[in-house]
Amino acid sequence: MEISMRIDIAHDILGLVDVQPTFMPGGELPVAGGDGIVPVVNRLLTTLPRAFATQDWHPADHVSFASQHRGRAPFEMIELSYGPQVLWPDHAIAGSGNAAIHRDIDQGPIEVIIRKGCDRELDSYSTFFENDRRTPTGLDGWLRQRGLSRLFLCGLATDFCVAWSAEDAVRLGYEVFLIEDACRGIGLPAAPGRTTMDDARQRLLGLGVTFINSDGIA
Ligand code: VGL
Ligand code: ZN
Repeated sequence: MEISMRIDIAHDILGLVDVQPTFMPGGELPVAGGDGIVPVVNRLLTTLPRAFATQDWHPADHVSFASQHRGRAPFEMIELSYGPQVLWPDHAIAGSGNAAIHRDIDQGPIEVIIRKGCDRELDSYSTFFENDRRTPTGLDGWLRQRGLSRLFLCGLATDFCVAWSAEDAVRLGYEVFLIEDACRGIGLPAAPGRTTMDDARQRLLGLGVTFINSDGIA
């Protein structure tokens, strides 16, 4: 089914999730085709010229890095106080060039930028809550106080930061659209406590997230 959405600039906002070179080919945690979303996101910023952005922003000794756990390798799972944690290659180092928003993104329409994962002890995928599912990033307050109620999400990675953001957004009462051709996923194989692309998609559909393509927004 082709879904077509008409933008209402008083209530709609585009969310750019982690459009950072660290998640693109040549970066530390590359998502296949991750750089391919940049022109699509720039087109979206012209049809929906009101946006927020997030940046994954970790200290160099972040607890999600495999390098911080003796004998562990990236993509293995460990148990932390707040639950299962995927171990990642070192990535999104706060202040580094690869943690910046991609240089070709037109930042003009971006009204607020939220950085997450800044606490060494706590990972953060969602743009709303860190991975303890309790510590807020502050974005909910910003959106609410501005009367924004419909979120159009794009970015990296579909199966982690975009999926967790969409899920929290629905739980917080937002209407959520996920722009599929403006996202790319990591696509890890199934393992206990770890999200696959299929899990993410099924969970989001079940919660009422609408999957659309960028050409369905007018
Ligand atoms: C992300 C893994 C670790 C993401 C961030 O942006 O999806 N994934 N940190
Ligand atoms: Zn991260």
